[in-house]
Amino acid sequence: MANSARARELLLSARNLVILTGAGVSAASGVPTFRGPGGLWRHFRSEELATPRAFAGDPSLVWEWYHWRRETVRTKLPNGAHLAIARLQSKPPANLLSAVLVTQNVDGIHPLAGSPCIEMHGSLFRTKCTNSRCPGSSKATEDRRSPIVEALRGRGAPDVEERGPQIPEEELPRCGECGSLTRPAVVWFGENLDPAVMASVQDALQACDLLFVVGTSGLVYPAAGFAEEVQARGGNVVEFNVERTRQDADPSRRGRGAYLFVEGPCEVTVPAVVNAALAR
Ligand code: BJW
Ligand code: ZN
Repeated sequence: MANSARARELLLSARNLVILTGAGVSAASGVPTFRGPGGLWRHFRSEELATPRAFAGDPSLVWEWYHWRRETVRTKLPNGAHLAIARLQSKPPANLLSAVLVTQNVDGIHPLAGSPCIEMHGSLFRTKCTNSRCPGSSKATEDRRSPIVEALRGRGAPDVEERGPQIPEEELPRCGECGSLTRPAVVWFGENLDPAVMASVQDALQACDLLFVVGTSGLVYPAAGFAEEVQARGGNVVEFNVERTRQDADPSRRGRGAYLFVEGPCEVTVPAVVNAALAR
């Protein structure tokens, strides 16, 4: 049986599904992935900019990057994969008791498609205060202004040559409560994920007997460990990707769940599996 037909059978016999998505799910919507073509901004990799150190050293540069990404994503629409996942959540097959979507993406496209989801790495459209004594540092505030501040208008072009003057800190986004610099409410390398968010993710992973892993390179922890965790408990894992990111480490180990790879663009493969399951 082809892997997509086996994936449909697994979906139709599961009780609790978790869907983990990464940047590949939004690729067909026109959002560049981190580690694929278009993943560089100017000459920087995400690992160089998505860090507290990069922001502390050059908040103007890092805000330019986020401003460019906010403006890019604003015009993007859900593709077939986002829509199929939303359909699965709103009209699950009778066997499914739960379908929890956990995304590493900060682009807000799953919510736009109507999906309830756990955004484990935060959102491009929320900010928080950098002053740890301010209440605004522990709660994210939605901010969809375009541009977020006047000083960023026309800035952030991804071309390598582009290099305007640094924007003075006073002109970058500021906290409404204390006036300090704000930052994007996203999780940078070396930062802990929100404990409440991680608790909900862990609850869903503990309960699940099937994990769909869609469009993620599986390089960044903690999400990179989820498939192993589910399989080790006997749950099944189906990966949807244009390229295989992992091997089934030890398929012969007793009690270990199956690992299935559905190769191809997820905007095609995910709707194929979901539609076939919902048509039954
Ligand atoms: C398609 C497709 C199509 C394309 N169809 N597929 C254990 C071991 C080693 C290191 C660590 C560890 N635990 C923690 C760490 C440190 C670190 C880490 O993981 N480092 C690794 C690089 C080794 N993790 C952290 O720091 C995390 N914090 C943490 O764990 O705290 C505790 C701790 C700290 C330090 C040490 C130990 C413990 C926080 C990680 C935060 C990641 N943040 C970012 C930025 C978010 C904000 C922003 O966007 O600006 O999150 S980095 C970036 O990577 C972003 C993404 O969510 C994340 C994952 O990327 P993703 O989604 O997988 O994208 P790509 O581009 O990598 O892959 C796209 C995939 O799609 C590819 O596979 C394509 O083939 C595929 N594709 N088109 C289907 N049409
Ligand atoms: Zn503040």
